Amino acid sequence: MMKWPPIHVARPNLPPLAQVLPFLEEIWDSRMLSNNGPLLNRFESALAEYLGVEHISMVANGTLGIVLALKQAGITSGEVITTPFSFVATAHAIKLAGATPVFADIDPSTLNLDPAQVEAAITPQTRAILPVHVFGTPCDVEGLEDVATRNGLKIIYDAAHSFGVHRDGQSVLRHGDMSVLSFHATKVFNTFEGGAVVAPDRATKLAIDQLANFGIADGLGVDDIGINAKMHEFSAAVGLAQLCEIETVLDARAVIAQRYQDHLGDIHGLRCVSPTGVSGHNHYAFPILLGPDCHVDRETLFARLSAENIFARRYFYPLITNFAPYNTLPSADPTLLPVASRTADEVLCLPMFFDLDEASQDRIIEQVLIQ
Ligand code: T4K
Repeated sequence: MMKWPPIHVARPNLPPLAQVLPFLEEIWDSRMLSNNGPLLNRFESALAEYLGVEHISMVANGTLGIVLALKQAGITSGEVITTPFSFVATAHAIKLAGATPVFADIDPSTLNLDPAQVEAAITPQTRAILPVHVFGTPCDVEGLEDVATRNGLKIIYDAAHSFGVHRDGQSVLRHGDMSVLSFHATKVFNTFEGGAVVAPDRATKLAIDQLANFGIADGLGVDDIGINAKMHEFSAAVGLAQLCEIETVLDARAVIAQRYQDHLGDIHGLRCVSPTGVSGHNHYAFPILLGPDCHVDRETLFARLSAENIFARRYFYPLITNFAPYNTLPSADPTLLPVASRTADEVLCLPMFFDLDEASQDRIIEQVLIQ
């Protein structure tokens, strides 16, 4: 029997090649390939304007962006409270910066860090909070900022999923001390690999740039132990071309999410997590939760879809707290993380990408509906 072509959970958007070529010609002419090149500078300005932020530093990827943000904020020791319901890079970045992650449970409605649980996890060693706007859904930023302010803690947001997300009419990236984006291939906006740190002021932006360039200051001295986290000109070229397309991409994702919602929104025991019809959401993913009352459990549906060549993903299962580098930490005890543990067992991210056609989406929906 003929198998359908595979449908993956994500499929990168690529701008028309003709739109990228003029930028590539500039690179070939200038022979500037990296190290704060002209395209990088243009991309940085264009992106800051698009996102509605003032100060932004381009970096090689989101993971390094979080490490640099923590380092710049002075969080190189002590404890950082974070979520277990995320990609493992979130916790790795804390460790790579020199601090220790402490995991707190999530809020069942947003699947993001619960401010009350964060507050309960604070110790004299706590230095910062590293929340994630998971699947692009904004955290309870007021609740988290209240906890941070009352306890003298920094907040660095892992905003890897939050490109273009708005809350109360402004970019969600404006919250906290810094926010870090990822432009990986699987993201709403990609530069193949890449990322950015949104900073509160120019001095912080320049400090991040310096750390991303080995710590070199004014071309000669070295002030700090930096790293190579520079974005190169090819990524900047792709980013400039992608920016011309982004509104179309976001609109298409909203239509696909609404279509999933219309077909799956009323199924007993199944919850579509991300809001639809809400302006300012980017529909980074389409996560569903298959609860105990649903007609199908997560593992059965995952296997059923795979048999049909449809590769949904169980993001984020296992929890970060199940992985070897973290599972012996006291805060990794699953009895302390009931909401995250339940969510990890129930979650399935259905394929979501800007050019998912209706026929393919119908095939996915059909499999979910089978009793
Ligand atoms: N914080 C959070 C909350 C994150 O989710 C991430 C990354 C980070 C921080 C770190 O940001 P970066 O340092 O990556 O900038 C993927 C991505 O590699 C990772 O970037 C992402 N989160 C994570 C959620 O997903 P995998 O191992 O699940 O990806 P992979 O290779 O299985 O790709 C998923 C599907 O996408 C594939 O089945 C096919 C499709 N695909 C993928 C790639 C790379 C394509 O069609 N083309 C491609 O080029 O980790």
